[in-house]
Order: sequence, then C-alpha cells, then structure tokens
Amino acid sequence: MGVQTVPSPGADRFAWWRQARFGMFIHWGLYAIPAGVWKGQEIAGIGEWIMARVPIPVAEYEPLAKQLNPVKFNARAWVRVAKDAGMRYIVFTAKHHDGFAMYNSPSSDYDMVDATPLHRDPLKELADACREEGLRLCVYYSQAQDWHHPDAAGNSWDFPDEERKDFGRYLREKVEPQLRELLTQYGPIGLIWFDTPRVITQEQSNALRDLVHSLQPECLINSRIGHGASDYDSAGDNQIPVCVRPKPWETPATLNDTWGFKRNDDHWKSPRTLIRLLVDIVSKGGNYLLNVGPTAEGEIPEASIVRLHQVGNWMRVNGEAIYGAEPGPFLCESNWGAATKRSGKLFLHIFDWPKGALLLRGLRCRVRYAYLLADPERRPLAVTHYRNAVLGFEELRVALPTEAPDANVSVVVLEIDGEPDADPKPIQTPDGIISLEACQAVLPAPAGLDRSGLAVRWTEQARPIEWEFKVVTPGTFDVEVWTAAARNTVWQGTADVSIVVAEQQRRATLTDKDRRASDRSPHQLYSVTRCGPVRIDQAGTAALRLTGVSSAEEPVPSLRMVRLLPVGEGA
Ligand code: FHN
Repeated sequence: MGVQTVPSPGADRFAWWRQARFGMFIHWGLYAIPAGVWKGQEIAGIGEWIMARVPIPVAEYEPLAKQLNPVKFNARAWVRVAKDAGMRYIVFTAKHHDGFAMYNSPSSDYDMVDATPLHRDPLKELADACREEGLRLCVYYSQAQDWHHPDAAGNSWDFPDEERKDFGRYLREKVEPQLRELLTQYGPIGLIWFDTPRVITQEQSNALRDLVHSLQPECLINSRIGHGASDYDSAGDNQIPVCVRPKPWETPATLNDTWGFKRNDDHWKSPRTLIRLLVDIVSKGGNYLLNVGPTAEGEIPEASIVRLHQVGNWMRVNGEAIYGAEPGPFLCESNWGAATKRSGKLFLHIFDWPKGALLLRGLRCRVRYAYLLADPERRPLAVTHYRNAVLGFEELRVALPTEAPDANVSVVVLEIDGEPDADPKPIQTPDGIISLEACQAVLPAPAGLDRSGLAVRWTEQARPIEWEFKVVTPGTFDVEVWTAAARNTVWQGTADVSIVVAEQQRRATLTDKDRRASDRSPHQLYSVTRCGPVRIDQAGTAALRLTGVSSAEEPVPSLRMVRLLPVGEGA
C-alpha cells in the first residue's frame, strides 16, 4: 500500500450522493439460512450476528455455504424494488463480519462462486442491473471484524489467543486483495461502506483510504473506516441527529429490528414512520440508507417490498422536495414537521395537518407564491406575513385546505426571493411550548455538541449553559430537562442540575424514570427530568441558565434540551 491519495481536481465527488438522498442497504449473507434460529433455538439480537451470538465455530458455520442456493435471486428485481421506492443507490454487503464474500473473490475460496451451489456472482448481476436502471452501485466491507480469519478482530471462540493475532497480515492477505477486486471487477463504485473499525490503527485506515482512491478516486468512504480517514460521517445505527449537521452524513437504518433476514422479526416500521424519517433526515442535511435483508432463497421479504412501495408512492408526488434538497432555515426540529429547500423553493413537510392555517414563527423570507406539491394545478395558497415589532420576529401564516392531501406528510411549496433565513433565537411556538435545544445554547468549554447535536461534557466545569429566547405568551411553565437514553441498555450516571429563569431557581437530580421515544424516531429515547414550575410574567426576551454538577466518577448523560411546558393561564 502506501499509495498517495489521488483526489480528482475540482470535481464535486458528493454531487450524486446529495442528489440521491435515499439509498438501499442490502444485508445478505450465509446468516440468512439460520435466519435467527440455531439448532431449534431462537437467538436474540440482529440476524447477521448469529455466528458470534451463539457462538458458532468456523467449522460449523462454513458448511452453510453449501446450502446457500438462492435460486430465486434476481438482481433486476431487487434493483427495481429500490427504484420503485425512490432510492438512488444500493450498498451491498460484499463481506460482512462472518468473512464470507458474497461475490466472486478470486483471492478466496470462501466466496459465492467457489463455495455455494449457485456459482454465480450476485454483485456482477447487481452491477449490471444498477447500470441499466440508473442507480449507483456501492459496497459494504467489514475491514476489521472477520470471524473466519484467525488474525482479524472479533472471533474469540475459535481464535482466543490475542497475542498470536497479526492484524496486519489479515489486511495484507484478505482485505487488500478483496478491495482491489471490488474496485476493479464491477465498474464505478459510488462508495465503500466500512464498518466497526475496532483494532485498526490510524496508519492502516489511511492506507485503506489511499488504496481505494488509487483505484477509484471518485469513490466515497464512510467514517467507519476509522480515524477520520473518511469523506462523510455514518451516524450510529438508526440514529438521527436532533438538529442540522453541517458535514455530510448518513443514517443506516432498519425496516424492522434486524439487518440480516430473521424469520421471526415482524417489528416493521409503518410507511408513515419511514416517510417521516426520510423527511426528518433530509431536513437535517443527511442521507437515509434503509436496509432490506433478503432470504436465503434470494428474495426481499414481501413485508419490506410493500412498505417500500408506499414510500415510493409518496416520493413520486413529493420527490422534488427530497432529491438534491438541503435543510431549510430551521436549525432544530419544528413541532409541525420539517423544512427542506432547493433552487428558490422552500418545502414545508407538514406532519400533523393544522386546522385552517400553518403558523410559522421566526421564518424570514419573502414568499412570491405558495402551493401544495400534491396539487397538479398548483392553485395558490394565501400567505400572510406579520412582523411582531415588540418582540422582533416574523410570522408567516399559510392558509390550508381542510383536508391534508397526504395522510402521512403533505408538502407546501413556498417560492421565495433569495435565501430563506430563520431567527437564531428560540421562539415560543403557538402551542405555548418553549424548546431550548442544546445546539441553540451558548456552551462554555469544554462542553460541546456531539455528532448527534447533543451536549457532552456539559457538567465538567459546573459552568452555566445559557439560552436567550422569545416569550410570546407569559404564564407558568413546567421545566423539563431532556437527556439521551440508549435503547436496550441500562441508563447510567447522573448529575444535579440547577435552572435559573426569571429570577427563580429550580433544582433536580437527573433520573431515568420518565423515558420517552422521540416522536421522530422509535429508536431514539430520552429521559425526562421534571424540575418544577416557574413563572414568566412578561412577554419579551428572556434568559435561562442551566448548570450541571456531577462527580468525576459518574458518567453524565448527553443533554438534548430544556423544555418549558405551559400550565394554567399561560397554556
Ligand atoms: O455490526 C454491524 C451490523 O451487523 C450492521 O452491519 C450495522 C449496519 O450499520 N453495522 C454494524 C453495527 O453498527
């Protein structure tokens, strides 16, 4: 290796990726045969991890290859499912952690062509189908974990002696030859999706990046290559930042709870949830990489196809507001939905259809024309523009028909002059709620935002985090502090918090008693701590200070926001 990176001069390597916004992840491997059940026992967790979860020795897992005879596999049919959903790229698991190459790997016998009765190369067939249907082909490659190779990371049941492992040898013997194959056998590869970097060193990540770019300079690389040797950021699995993130990012996500096929996982997300997740992600500047786990026979499960088709129905009407779209002017989630923008148009994706009109506080733009994206006649919607001179903010009122044009998400298009802009200060919304997100606060060092837009290290110096915000309707408010909670894991650590607002102080200890899923994503959980009521008597600009104190030993949960909920006469 040791090759120099060869960037293509002046080219926007991201142009296709930004345009696409929506891709299909395909987790297909030997694990589709047990499909979550081993020797009659249901195995908990994600399906493609069955080898590690049981654990299954290599000698027992390897023979699964002889059983993999996916006679129903039809690359064109898969690509059409993706295209029908409105997806513009496909990321195929060329080699997952189990080490089996799901393509023709001349450097290995543990591959689709040599070891299975199919003797075909599914990746070649997918490459041809993608070319014909106009989708980008991309590959997933597990560069550090390989449970089949004695020198790689991950398999401690067959290869327990860590001292004897030579990770560099594994990279030379398996990873480098296979990456060369993947980047020379199939034409242009849009991106390589590395995963779980684990033991890889900075030097080794850099060398892999250089190898990829020496063969295909345009090929994008995700952050799980390790050590920042990447082009863009992969969010955690099913994780979505809470606010707009400036650098390119993508959320890998499941349709149910597994990546590789599991026959008993029926925990499917509804089309409504999927459409809203797509909108939410694009409105924050990301791409949505949504997974299917085909069966051992080679079919994408019907339950996936049906849901993706419904997402496609929505995209056929509203795709203009997604493809190539960027975040609208709002930094944080809006309670009415989400906004995207593209070439002089602002798209308001309305989740819960309001009665009569949509009221938008803080949006600063001149609207020339407004209509519903679902309306082929583009009949105008009446727009009224107010300025609240006392509090100094703009308010837009868009009159809406009684019925939402789409039961899941309806899009209002605002044709505008110039760039849309929003008030940087949080403003009380028409329902009376005041949400103060971490990304809107002044955070004293060493506090900062993580890649999800949550505040970390915010208690270390016991210095206050501050917000200024605009109160429209004064009254009494319940103060809540929202911290992140992880799914399926025990909430750890705590902190004591003090809140000062309108000369009143409230104190609380963070708890995990009130745990709530985000209304955006079923995978996103928060713990809500109530700190008691405060009274704000005057409309105008107010300030809130939050100070957290923790002991050095205790982990501190990341901070999402402080929320003031109106009670009594202010509600
Ligand atoms: O361990 C893998 C998992 O099996 C799956 O491939 C996901 C997809 O993002 N990545 C890893 C866990 O984050």
